[in-house]
Amino acid sequence: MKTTILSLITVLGVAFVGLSACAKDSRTESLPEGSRQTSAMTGNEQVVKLEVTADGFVPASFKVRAGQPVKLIVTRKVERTCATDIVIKELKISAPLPLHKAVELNFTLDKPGKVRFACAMDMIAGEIVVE
Ligand SMILES: [Cu+2]
Repeated sequence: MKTTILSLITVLGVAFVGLSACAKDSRTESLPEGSRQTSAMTGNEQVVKLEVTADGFVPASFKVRAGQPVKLIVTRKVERTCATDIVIKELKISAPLPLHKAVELNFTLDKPGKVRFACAMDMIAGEIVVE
């Protein structure tokens, strides 16, 4: 019994490593030549982490660069909140935010300016500053 569990863990571990290797490969391949050196971390992609806490969206304001892909990772940390969804009207994005589950939103904002995001009822809100 013990060995079965151990081998299962090993299989899962290998599968996980395999998956993340695949993800890494495809991302590297999709990048145009030359951009690999300019940004060592994640290519041109901008990764922003957003949380829903008792204070609402945290941070309520963050900056991104225009014309470059954004990976917004939103995690709702509190059970009692109005913000069980995130809505970004300008991008026609509306996504449920399950408790303690990281939700990934991928988009690119081309024009500099401010883009509002909010809960489904548009009460708790924040803004993306595009520069
Ligand atoms: Cu709300």
